[in-house]
Amino acid sequence: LLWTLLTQGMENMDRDVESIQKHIVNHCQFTLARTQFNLDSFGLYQATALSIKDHLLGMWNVTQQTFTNKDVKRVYYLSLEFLVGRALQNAVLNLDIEGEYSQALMELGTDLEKLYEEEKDAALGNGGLGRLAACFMDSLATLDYPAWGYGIRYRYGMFAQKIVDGAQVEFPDYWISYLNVWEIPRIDVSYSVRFYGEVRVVSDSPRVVEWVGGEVVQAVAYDVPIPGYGTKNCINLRLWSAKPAKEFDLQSFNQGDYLGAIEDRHKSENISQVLYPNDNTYMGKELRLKQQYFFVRATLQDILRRFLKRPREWEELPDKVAIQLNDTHPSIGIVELLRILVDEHGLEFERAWGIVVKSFHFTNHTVLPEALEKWPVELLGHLLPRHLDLIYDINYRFLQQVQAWRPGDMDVLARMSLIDEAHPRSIRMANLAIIGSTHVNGVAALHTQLLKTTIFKDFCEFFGESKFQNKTNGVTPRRWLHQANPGLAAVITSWLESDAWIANLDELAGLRAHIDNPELAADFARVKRANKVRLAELIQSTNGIEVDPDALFDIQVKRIHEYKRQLMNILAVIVRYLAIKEAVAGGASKAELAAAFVARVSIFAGKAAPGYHNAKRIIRLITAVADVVNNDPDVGSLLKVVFMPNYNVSLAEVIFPGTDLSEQISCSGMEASGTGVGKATLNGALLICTMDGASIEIAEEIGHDQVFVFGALASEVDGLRAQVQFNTPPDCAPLAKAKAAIRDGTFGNYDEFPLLLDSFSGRNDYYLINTDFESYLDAQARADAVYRDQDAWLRKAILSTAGMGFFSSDRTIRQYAEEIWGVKPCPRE
Ligand code: DL6
Repeated sequence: LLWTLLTQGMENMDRDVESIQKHIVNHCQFTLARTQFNLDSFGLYQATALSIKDHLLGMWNVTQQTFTNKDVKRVYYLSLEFLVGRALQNAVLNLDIEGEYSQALMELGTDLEKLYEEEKDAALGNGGLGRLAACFMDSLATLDYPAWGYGIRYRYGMFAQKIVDGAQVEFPDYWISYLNVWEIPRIDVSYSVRFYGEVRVVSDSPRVVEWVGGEVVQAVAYDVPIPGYGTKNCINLRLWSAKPAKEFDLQSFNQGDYLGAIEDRHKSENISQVLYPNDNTYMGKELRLKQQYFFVRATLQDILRRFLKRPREWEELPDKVAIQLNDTHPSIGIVELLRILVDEHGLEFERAWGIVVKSFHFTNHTVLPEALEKWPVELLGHLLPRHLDLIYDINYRFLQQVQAWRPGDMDVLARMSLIDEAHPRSIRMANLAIIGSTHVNGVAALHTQLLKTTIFKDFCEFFGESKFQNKTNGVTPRRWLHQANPGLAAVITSWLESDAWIANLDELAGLRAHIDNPELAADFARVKRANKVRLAELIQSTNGIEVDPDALFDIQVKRIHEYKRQLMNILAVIVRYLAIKEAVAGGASKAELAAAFVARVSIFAGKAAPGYHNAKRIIRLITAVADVVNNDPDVGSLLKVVFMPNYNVSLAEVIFPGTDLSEQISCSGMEASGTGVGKATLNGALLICTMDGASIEIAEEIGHDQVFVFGALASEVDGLRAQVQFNTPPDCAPLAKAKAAIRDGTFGNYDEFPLLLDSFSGRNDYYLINTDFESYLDAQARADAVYRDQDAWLRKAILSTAGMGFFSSDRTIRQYAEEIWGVKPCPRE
């Protein structure tokens, strides 16, 4: 009976308004124990979300059973970060149930939109890499791929940023302080994970070893259902939480060390406590390596348990399993799978290695040397002694092949070795990920090209080009247009006479047929203005700054990093400010000022890694400039500068729809792809950019003449850097002026400013700010000129949105599925 009822009950959820109301009220009363006396908005949000989760779970169960029954090949996306953001609105829209829920809640006396705002962001990621993983989950579900995401359930997500006295201050993001309604704790799914200990030889011939002793912790699964759009499939994101392997260390307990025993318990839980807040710089901390091993060990046990549900040969593993490594962070998994096959299942090394390599694929997200992970041999050997042995074995065999390929070339051996012999000796995780995977991919065409010709050149020559692929990043149109910009979504649907674009973004190209119709431009203008008004209100409430929605909203929102050159942006803002001051001092009238300057609001947002001093100094400079400019009566509404605190997914959902001009101004060759660029352009923002990352391909798709391009090309950067080093040019005049204003205290006398200026001046100008500055100002002037001609601006805005079909994460995921993973859609039964 139980079995029958469970099977029948899988999807018994009614979607009519009355059933929804009963369901919500039920959760209020029986899950949350709220009464009419203590039911607040947050409680209602929780009850609403719980009722949606019930819908999802029905779909999720059937989806998983379908995958199992059909015994399809699955893809496993392993990522240390999933920057999901809020889930309620996304689920409601993907289930196409917003109308019913709105009405149900309205009749209950509340407002669904208000409840959306009650949800805290799930900020389990730093920036682009983590948000990409979240977009991919949405696309995998939407396209019915049999996929799983695996990661860590951090107790503290990305830190909350506050601006105190103009500087960034970090606060812990204890995001699961209350019930996290979206997750299902699976006490039935838990695996043990060992650290430290020693390797014991059990027999010499055949050689059998075992890894014993050390410390064991337990990984407990928390499942998060991920709904797709326009499908009844619902896939799973499984996040691991660390728990002590046994509740108390009985020995300590018996010896009377009660507190010591509790402390040990805390030590194990520490593993999943906190997300490392570094983006594009690697942190060589033992706890970080522990996190990496912890999550891949649990994940691989889970994957193999599923694989072994049926009797199989190990050689079938790559036919049933594709494991995608999101950067090198999970790459110790390659060694772990080898260890499992050799030590736990007795496979001979070469046989096991063949199976491992066929099962893994690796995405690289950066060419920055400081971001490439290298683990000190000593640290890795201490934490994972058996893995170090295996790494030596893998390396020995690999280097023999390299030697046969390039006899006598010691340099190539040194470069391709898994071990960097420089003190302290360390293990190059990217090299491991390359030789342990079947495919390696970059995330935009230029980035992949750079991988093949620079940092992975030897490997590309050794393995052949076919191993190295490009998969240009995309973003999900569900969150970044349908959800974030309902106004524009409605306009597009009405002009295309269909909402098919939500699932097939190529349909946006249909807007081009109406490009000469002034009514379409009027629709775009109306929606953009409304979104700018919404953003202006948010700026007023968070920053207390009044901005004019008719000014040009010029936006750079992303992690603060020297290579992304927020510094160049704020220096150009200073140049503009000084020009306005000069004009006023020269007696320009209001009308003359208005004729000479396009009113602008320069908006910045983004977090700096807590230990990244120069990034923090850049924030300090932006806020100092904002203080002066925004309070200068000479300037009025001609220029405002805003640093919006605590950039996260929810804030991005308000910022991108209100963006006029999107700044993608990294030093060429340094931004692997960029994903904010896709979100802004999709929402009809114009692009001011260098020829870097995905911007190049976006410019190609929407037309180079639609974009304000400037700056050195990636191919020129090395030569220009050499010039800066050996034949340092003087600062160009506008840059010299801006720097002088900073030095003379126009924006306050802060110790950090001279340090910041020195760090990129003269020979130190690694990011080529001086080199690119004048062409950047020129591109800004071109943007101003077009903004004065609103018809021309709107035409470009429409063409921007219309050209974004290629940059849907659906296209990216399809390419991964077809060209790398070999998995096929599996709609549920
Ligand atoms: O691929 C996603 C995203 C790219 O869009 C950015 O250009 C790139 O900087 C970012 N890379 C990282 C590197 N982290 N690590 N390792 O976040 O990836």
